[in-house]
Amino acid sequence: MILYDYCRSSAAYRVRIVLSLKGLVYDQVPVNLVTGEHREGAHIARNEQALVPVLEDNGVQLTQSLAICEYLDEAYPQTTAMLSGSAIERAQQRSFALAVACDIHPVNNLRVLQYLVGEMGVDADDKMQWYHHWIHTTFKALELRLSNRSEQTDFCCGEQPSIADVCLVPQVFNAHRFEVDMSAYPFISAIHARCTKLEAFAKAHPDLQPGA
Ligand SMILES: N[C@@H](CCC(=O)N[C@@H](CS)C(=O)NCC(=O)O)C(=O)O
Repeated sequence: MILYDYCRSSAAYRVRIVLSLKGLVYDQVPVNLVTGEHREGAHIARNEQALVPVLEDNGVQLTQSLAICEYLDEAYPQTTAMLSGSAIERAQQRSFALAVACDIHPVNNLRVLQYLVGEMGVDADDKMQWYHHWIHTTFKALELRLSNRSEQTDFCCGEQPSIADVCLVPQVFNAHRFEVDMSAYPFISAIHARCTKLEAFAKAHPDLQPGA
């Protein structure tokens, strides 16, 4: 398998965590988002959307981090499952993951921030306010969801990491990187701390990737 990724891409970080939790061996090809390598022909040939990650397996290139994670679950069922339990439990795991992947990540993505500054003339302070606003909006809701659980568990949706934790951890990394005040999110912070102590999560950390 080949993962085309970038060290600080949170969508690629999700896939690295899943590959690592599943113990799958893969090669990494960094695609530099800062220099715009993702918009060049070689990467467009892999992903017409000019985004990372792309995972190549058996000669086929797959895009969209959550589609890749579900593919890995289905193609390698003998490894740790990212979606598990009853249909209800799997829907809860997906719901948590999608709150991050659909409701925070797209509005705070690099190209959106670049558009705000470049095309809309937004200054650095307002860009940062935007970024923090969208993290707080969904983190506030997810914190409430976690605090209201009928039974408190070590991870977002149970005693094992699932796709929910796989999406949460990179988003918390971004929040720290952009100096978001996390004091209102003790449940999120505790789960993040628990996950990052696990070797599989630690190995996927941005600072340990090629090009970091
Ligand atoms: N929904 C996509 C999002 C992928 C994505 O936006 N990746 C970011 C890095 S985290 C990217 O390539 N950004 C390039 C850009 O914004 O120009 C997924 O989950 O794979």
